[in-house]
Amino acid sequence: MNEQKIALYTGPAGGWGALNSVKNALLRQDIPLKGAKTLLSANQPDGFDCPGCAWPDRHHASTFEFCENGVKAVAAEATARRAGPELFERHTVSELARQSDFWLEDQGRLTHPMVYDGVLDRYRPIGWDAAFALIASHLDALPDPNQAMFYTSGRASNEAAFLYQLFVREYGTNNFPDCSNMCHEPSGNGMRPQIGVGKGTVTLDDFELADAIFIFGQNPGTNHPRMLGELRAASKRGARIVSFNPLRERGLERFQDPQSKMEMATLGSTPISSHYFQLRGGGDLAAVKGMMKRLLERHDAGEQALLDHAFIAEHTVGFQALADDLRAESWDLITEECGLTREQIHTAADLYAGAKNTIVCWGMGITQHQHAVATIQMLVNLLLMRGNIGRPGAGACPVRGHSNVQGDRTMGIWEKPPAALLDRLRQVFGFEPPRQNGVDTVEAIQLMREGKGKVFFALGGNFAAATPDTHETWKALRQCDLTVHVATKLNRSHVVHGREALILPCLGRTEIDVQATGPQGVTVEDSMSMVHLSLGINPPASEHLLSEPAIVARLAAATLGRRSRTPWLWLIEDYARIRDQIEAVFDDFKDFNARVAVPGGFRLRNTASERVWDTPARKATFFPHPVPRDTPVHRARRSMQARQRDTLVFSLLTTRSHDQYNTTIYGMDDRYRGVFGQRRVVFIHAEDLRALGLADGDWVDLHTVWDDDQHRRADRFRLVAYDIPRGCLAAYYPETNPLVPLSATAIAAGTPTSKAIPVRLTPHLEP
Ligand SMILES: Nc1nc2c(c(=O)[nH]1)N[C@H]1C(S)=C(S)[C@@H](COP(=O)(O)OP(=O)(O)OC[C@H]3O[C@@H](n4cnc5c(=O)[nH]c(N)nc54)[C@H](O)[C@@H]3O)O[C@H]1N2
Ligand SMILES: Nc1nc2c(c(=O)[nH]1)N[C@H]1C(S)=C(S)[C@@H](COP(=O)(O)OP(=O)(O)OC[C@H]3O[C@@H](n4cnc5c(=O)[nH]c(N)nc54)[C@H](O)[C@@H]3O)O[C@H]1N2
Ligand SMILES: [Mo]
Repeated sequence: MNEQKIALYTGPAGGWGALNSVKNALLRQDIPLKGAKTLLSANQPDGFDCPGCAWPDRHHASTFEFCENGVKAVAAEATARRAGPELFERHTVSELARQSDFWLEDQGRLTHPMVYDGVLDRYRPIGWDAAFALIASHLDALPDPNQAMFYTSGRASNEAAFLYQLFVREYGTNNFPDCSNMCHEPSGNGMRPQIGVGKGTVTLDDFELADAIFIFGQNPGTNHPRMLGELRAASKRGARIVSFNPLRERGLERFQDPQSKMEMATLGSTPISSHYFQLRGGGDLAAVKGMMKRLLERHDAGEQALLDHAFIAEHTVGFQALADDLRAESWDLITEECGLTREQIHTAADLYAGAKNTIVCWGMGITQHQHAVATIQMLVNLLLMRGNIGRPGAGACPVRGHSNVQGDRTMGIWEKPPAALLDRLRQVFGFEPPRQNGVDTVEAIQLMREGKGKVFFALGGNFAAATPDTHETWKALRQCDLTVHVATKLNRSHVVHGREALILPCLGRTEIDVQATGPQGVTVEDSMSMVHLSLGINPPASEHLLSEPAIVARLAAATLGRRSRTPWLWLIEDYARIRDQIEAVFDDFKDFNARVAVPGGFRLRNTASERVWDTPARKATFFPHPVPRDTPVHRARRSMQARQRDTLVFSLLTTRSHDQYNTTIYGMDDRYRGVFGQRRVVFIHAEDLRALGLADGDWVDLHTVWDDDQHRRADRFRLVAYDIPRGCLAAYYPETNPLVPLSATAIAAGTPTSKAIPVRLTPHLEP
């Protein structure tokens, strides 16, 4: 483990630092350097889809796209370490529960299905049939199928997800909490009523034609490193790259391409952002509103060509209401709420006005806020004003997280299923699907807390660590009759369990999946709606693993038995049969097997990118929104001021370090932010430190300011003076999830507002 230190990082993103980190990642997982074969197969025509992020690649082309964090994701799965029955014999579950998240995953790949033995407080091996029978008996015994919940994390393939939603609906519920509820839910909910699709409208080709790329609340250097390749090329072409972020993220500033011999040899690098706006957290809606107001002011002063009048007239509704609202908005309110000056906002607007083709990208810095849906609609308004949707080089680009989170939703993992999907399922599979909406992630926790959620099943992920209000959530999970986790590695969710519990180990995407008719491929959909095949190449981590489709199908057969007309076990003999069923349900998947056999796969239809508007008005729709002044942070500041005048309330954003994949901690460094050997740090402005009478390096406890009587706290964080706006703090997730109240969710999306938690700091007193 690295020594704990804070040291300013002056290099570019990527480069030798990335290569060095890759070597260490392989060593850590005991993968010999010949393991590089695995890595070279990521995103290749006959290889597997990288289980890292959902950023697309150039059509699974034959060039190897180097990605440091992709390598870490692959190495984590291809690790030589094993968490077999001996591990569970050595440790009671209470002992395991005392270990860190890092330690749990570090034990390696799970090898056997395990069942919890309450008398011994240990997991012990169980046969697959017995495991399925146990789950089936619980599901069967529930008086109401809505007492069961079926979580999905976004790594599940289309085939697994399709079978899963089919099984669960035939069982009788739409209770599909998923990681998307904590992630890009507001993007879909914002865009659907506005442009008729809930997905991004651009492809990689558009990145080659864009004159300006705006990036809001996203950290590609860490979370989508392959995106830096596109940004580097755009920057070299002279495109403007404009970033909005409270933190100065290194990957948004400068990049040394490990594949450029020249840059590597000369230690050169390419600047990424031409402009960087370090706005206040949660200030994006105000900033974008200011940009639109500026455009309109220039327009009103006579620059008529700034707006795309022909597009607005032919393709949109609602422009007049937006324009009225913009004209009436106060500049003082805008600048106060976003923390940027009027001149800065003018500059941003003028950059936008000067670009023919613009792409707007966004990530969790936009979606994990109370007003996320409204903010996303403002971003789309901005694009629509200049006709920047539905033509080459322009469009909306919500950058998804998990490698198949978008595909899972396409396959019907959705707690609010459209009626048309249910009608189709009834027609194709001959059962009556439940019509009542199910619970999302936060609602699932509430259901368990109220004792109305009894069986919790998870297809991947780490629910106990990824979700908010950790202590409440753990209580809720422990109240369940049965918790089941399909997983590759041991994690927190397996040791925070129900009265009965199962761990079902599965194949990872890098592994060869052999079924009755031979090796199988699965399909995934990336962030730009490209669907392609993924073929594992490594031998399975253990002979006892089942594939995710096989687990779902065998569970369905055990639970539904003769009730179901679906030939579950026949379907998994050959995944092409599952794809035929997908084709039967979704028109967009016509000739699925043939089209996905082509290297690179195919793109799903995106109506908005053709300027076909599948909205209630049959047009793209402008939605005006007020600048928010009623967020929990605003309220907390007002109430604290009333009570204790000198207590500072901060807005805490929780984010990812460079060495983690969501709840999986690969290592203790965050290289680009200069943090080494530790994770319990809080970034804070030097002036705020002074105002608190504290110093860089001091230890503090964090307390949520919330209007209920629960005391939410997270203890012992080290203060790090940092280039961050005053009043804002940043710290890593998941350690900070105990601070996020369950009731802190985005309006019209239910997403936990993990980027704006009102907190106060107190000095940490050593016991
Ligand atoms: N290596 C790696 N890759 C990953 C993941 C991982 O954990 N590790 N996770 C995957 C998943 S599931 C997802 S969803 C994505 C996440 O990828 P990102 O969307 O990049 O997620 P975060 O790390 O949470 O970072 C959000 C960024 O938003 C900024 N930010 C915070 N608050 C605000 C705000 O109010 N306004 C603005 N403008 N910016 C703000 C933060 O400073 C940070 O730079 O990455 C995916 N890829
Ligand atoms: N405070 C705060 N909370 C957040 C966020 C934040 O920014 N701040 N981000 C949110 C976001 S964007 C997301 S997407 C969620 C993530 O929530 P999840 O998707 O639930 O969490 P992960 O950490 O990605 O899940 C990791 C686990 O997945 C399992 N796994 C890995 N590969 C496979 C596989 O191929 N199959 C199966 N079955 N299991 C596998 C492993 O056992 C591993 O332990 O967290 C959310 N929570
Ligand atoms: Mo995510």
